Amino acid sequence: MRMKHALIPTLRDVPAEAQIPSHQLLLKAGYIQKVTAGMYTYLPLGKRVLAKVEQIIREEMDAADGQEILMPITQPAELWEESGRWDAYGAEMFRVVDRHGREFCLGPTHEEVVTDVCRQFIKSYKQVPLRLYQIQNKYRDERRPRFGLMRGREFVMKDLYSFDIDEAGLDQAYQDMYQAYNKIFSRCGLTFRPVLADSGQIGGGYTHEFMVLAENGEGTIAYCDSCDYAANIEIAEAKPEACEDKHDAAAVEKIVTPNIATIEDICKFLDDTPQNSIKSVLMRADDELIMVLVRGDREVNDVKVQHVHPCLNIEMADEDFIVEKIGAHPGSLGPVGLKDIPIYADLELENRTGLACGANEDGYHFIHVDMARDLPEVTYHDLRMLNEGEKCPVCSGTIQTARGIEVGQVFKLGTKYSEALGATVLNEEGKATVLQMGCYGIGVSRVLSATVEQHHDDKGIIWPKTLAPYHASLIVVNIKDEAQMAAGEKLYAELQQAGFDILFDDRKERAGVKFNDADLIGLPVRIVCGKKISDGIVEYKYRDSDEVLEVSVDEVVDKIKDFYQD
Ligand code: 9G3
Repeated sequence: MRMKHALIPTLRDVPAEAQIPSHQLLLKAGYIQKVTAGMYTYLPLGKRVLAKVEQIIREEMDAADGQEILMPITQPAELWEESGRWDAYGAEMFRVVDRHGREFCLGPTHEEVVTDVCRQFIKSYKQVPLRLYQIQNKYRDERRPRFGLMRGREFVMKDLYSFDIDEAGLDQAYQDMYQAYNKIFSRCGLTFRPVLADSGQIGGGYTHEFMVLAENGEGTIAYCDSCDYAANIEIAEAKPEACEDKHDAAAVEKIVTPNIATIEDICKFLDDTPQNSIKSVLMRADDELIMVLVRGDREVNDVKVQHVHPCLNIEMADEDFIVEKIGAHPGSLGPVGLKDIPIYADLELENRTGLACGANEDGYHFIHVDMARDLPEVTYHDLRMLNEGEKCPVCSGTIQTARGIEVGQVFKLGTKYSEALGATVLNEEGKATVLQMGCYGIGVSRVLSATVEQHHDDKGIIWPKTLAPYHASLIVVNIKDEAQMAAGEKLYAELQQAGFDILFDDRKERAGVKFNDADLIGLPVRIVCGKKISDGIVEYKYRDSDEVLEVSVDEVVDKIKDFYQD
């Protein structure tokens, strides 16, 4: 491609809203253009990278017996009513109405649609295992789209759905996809980890997320420094840490605690430690109020609470709501004497005594609280956030944490959709059997962001050789110099003849501009026809190295072949 004709609108400055390197560089290097919040045009360079990622995914999905299909983006409300999910997703679902007033959504995912395909054609156990996949735009009206392609409202996803006669078949599909994902992300040149994750509202069994390790990742993973335990922090198991108990049998006492609003305040006031206080958190689970108790020095883990108290939306109750409902401020809340509100406690509070907590009255607290005696109806669960430095729940190693970008997720759905939509087959004995399903997603457009997050420097992007939009930049320093231009044209023809995609910088620009653009765009190899061409020498440089090699012009093709060979 000759840059004179290429649409590569590099920017001198990027919009202030672009906060992280991948967002800044994909804009600055002319890969994407923002149309509106969370919606982007892939410009020619961006589209070429997207195609490379898709190709790697297709190869591995086909190798894992996937059959590619393409389902509609617009999905009839009826299908989501059959699965019971039409009202489960509020503002996040893009909805449209057609000329007859019929309701549709713009597909955020395709479980319903693919199950509809299956129920129409799959009637016998002989027709499964079946694995159908697509690579298609998805629509989710994120409250806060940000970080460019990392969290868009329209994004490209590969979603595969597996159908099997039994759980053994589903396990096999899950393992096959797990292996395929490891191959895909390795081929993309990413440093990643599969981690145990939360299966969320889609139900089904457990799930793994594939996390690309990056400081700007929105997810946090907890992993062990000794064994291969790794989990999304949202569900990482936090075993109760042994804690010195007072064995305090004194009766609960209500004390005056003026201007005490935090755990720290009450500890100072009582000259005690946070391990001897109860952090009481009031939460809204859909429209219901619940209270969650953790030890004073711990944090509540919302996702774990949601597993104990199933609900669609869970959030901390805000101050006004607390004052209105309880008549006290957040710092004065406590479980003692609380009526008609379910109370869940973290395992670390079980059988604890001599504890302090709010009295649900500003300016008062309870002390000498004995969990078993004073709160007999409380149930105990793992409800706290795991912390770095704690013991690994599997071995005696130490938990480390890291930020990560979720680029893929594999789920066991079980019969949630096949039951709801009646996707059944006759088994060997002729008995109607509900199919076992799995679903497996990859955020294809998010892979571009994740790759740039892991592969860039202060000059620009450093594409892994498998994803680069072109194989090499070919620069002629001075297009007015006949020898340089002739050599450039000759090399351009030879390299393309050899099957390489070349970005040929034949622009009337200063050398510095050409070099900076080459670094910004980030192709793996840069070849420069400059003054030394009179001696038959060109400059040859890899983007991920500072070393500038002098190579004879007739060795270039072989050198590039070697580089892309392995
Ligand atoms: C919705 C909306 C947002 C959603 C969903 C539904 C996430 C929804 C979960 C999944 C699970 C897997 C197949 C590919 C891999 C992920 N956000 N999920 O179901 F209506 Cl608005 O999508 N689906």
